[in-house]
Amino acid sequence: MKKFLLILFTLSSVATFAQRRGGGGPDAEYIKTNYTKYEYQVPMRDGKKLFTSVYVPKDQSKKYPIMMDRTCYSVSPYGADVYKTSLGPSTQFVHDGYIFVYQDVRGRYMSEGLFKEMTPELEVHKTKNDVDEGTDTYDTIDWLIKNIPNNTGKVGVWGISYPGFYTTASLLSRHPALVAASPQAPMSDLWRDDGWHNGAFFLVANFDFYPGFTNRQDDKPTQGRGRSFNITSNDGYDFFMKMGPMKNTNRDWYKDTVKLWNDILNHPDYDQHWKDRNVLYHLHDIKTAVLVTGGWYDAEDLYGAINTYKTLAKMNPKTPVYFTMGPWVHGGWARGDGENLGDVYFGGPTGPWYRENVEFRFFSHYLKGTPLGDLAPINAFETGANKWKTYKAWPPVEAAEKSLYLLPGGKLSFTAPAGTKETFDEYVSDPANPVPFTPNKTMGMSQDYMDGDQRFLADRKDVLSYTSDVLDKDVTIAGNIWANLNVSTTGTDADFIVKVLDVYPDTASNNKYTRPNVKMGGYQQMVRSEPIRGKYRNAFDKPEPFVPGKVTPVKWELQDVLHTFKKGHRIMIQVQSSMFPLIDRNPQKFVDIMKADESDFQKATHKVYTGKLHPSFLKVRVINDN
Ligand code: PG9
Repeated sequence: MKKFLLILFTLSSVATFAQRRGGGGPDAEYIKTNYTKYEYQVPMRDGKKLFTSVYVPKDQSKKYPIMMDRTCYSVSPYGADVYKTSLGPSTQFVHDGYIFVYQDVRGRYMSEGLFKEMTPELEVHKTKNDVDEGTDTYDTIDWLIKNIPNNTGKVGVWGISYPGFYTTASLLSRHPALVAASPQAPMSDLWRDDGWHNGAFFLVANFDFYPGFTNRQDDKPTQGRGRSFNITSNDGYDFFMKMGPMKNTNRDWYKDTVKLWNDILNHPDYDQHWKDRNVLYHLHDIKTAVLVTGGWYDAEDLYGAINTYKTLAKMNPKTPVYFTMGPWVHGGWARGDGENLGDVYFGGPTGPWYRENVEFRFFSHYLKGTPLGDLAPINAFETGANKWKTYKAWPPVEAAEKSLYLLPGGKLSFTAPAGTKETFDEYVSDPANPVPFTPNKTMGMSQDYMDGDQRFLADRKDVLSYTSDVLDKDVTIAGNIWANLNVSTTGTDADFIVKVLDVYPDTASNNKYTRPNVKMGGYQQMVRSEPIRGKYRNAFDKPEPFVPGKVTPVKWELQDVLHTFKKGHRIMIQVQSSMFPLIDRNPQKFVDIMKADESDFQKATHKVYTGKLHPSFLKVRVINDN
């Protein structure tokens, strides 16, 4: 067996950063009393060392499985005498007794080597020194089970968001000791997760995230982390309008100094740069049991949660793959009660139930052999009806495809348009006056836009609305939605955003979370929305201009939902061409938008067709069990 050096670190500057993040959690005292912390530099096969904090139960009379989180966001606090105030995915784990391991991934904070965004070139192992997240996980697990006393030889990995990606990538280690993993809101394909949605760039979520996203440099630990621009404005709409086209982000803020931001500006299409960073291509031959967790209202990595599950389940039919989707924002299941998002109430707490009955039960079973009980493969929260449902597969087999048509006169129906007359609705989309994505123009990324009331757009002439009759019975839709629009534009490029809304009856009453001056009567709750940047309508890697005036089909996937429109409610579909500053503006001219000048931005008139000749409709999956 190789001999390894266990190095204890205390680095004053990093400890200071750690102390800033301090504070007390409910388990802080318990952890200090019952766990001992160690810090190691764990050697990888290419000689680089990854910084790893290990918290071991003081009671050494028995063995414990290992729970590991690999992160690019720092394992802080640093220093063997400075403790985290919470450990593991939830408090149950702390009290049940596990060995908790946190590791800075390659090139971040205290770990050596080169950090590469979403680690491209996975599984390219030409020499024994070729490394990736799979080999780093393998080498770490191997080291842990051989060097940490009193471990059971079983390892679980979990992580949320970017650490969710590292959790998915840990599966590529295919280490036999890795028996359970839970990628949570895992980034899977950055171009489709946080970055672009069908080619439309998610501006506000990304803009100030990247300044601190640098590699450890000159062998010194990385300092600080994202969101470090000193922005004084409180009005994001005004801030981004004044900044102008995307290229001004470098002129005014990034000053060409952050490689990852330049990668975004230089690769607007789904080119090889992004394809190389899609971990979904690699999820074959997985034997580890997996629990994928996500939130229906995750404004960052909804695509990742849904598609990590779908890909794992499809490519590994014999492996236990579980999937939980709740009414949560990004990471919302890990903290708090999850009773509401904004004005919308979910009927009671949702987070504690998941943490106890799904997450803890899953890991306990695979790591400690406790009974799995009746844990179903799919646990999905049905929004609108406010109840948990279980399924064997996702989307549920019992959900049948149906078309929901946008009809003349602002109507919406499951009945297709008839007659031969060409009909359409039109609006002028003006990049100088884009549609806001929230009523309150805040600087940050308001996650509650995901189920927010859309009545604030009632006076906008550039938002088309199509509404069903009042429903005479509950309508439940489950699974993914496809928008199929027939459109034309006077420009050569255009964004189209489709929003699916649940319109409450005027008699609906407020709940305990409804904000003052909001009335739930008539509330237009957003259930799902997705944009497409029209030039990518045929291929994400081959943008194509529109021919002005020509009727053109545009089809794109809206992500999955499980939602019941209750009897007495109405379904509404809205179509618009901007959602600012959530999404950057489209100049409506076929140009490289990341390099466009202000003078490229032009008004255009868009038409959405609604007749039999050129129908516009949504494909939804409807469950008829109500
Ligand atoms: N999903 C997050 C993110 C990554 C990269 C860019 C922007 C956001 C996150 O890890 O929080």
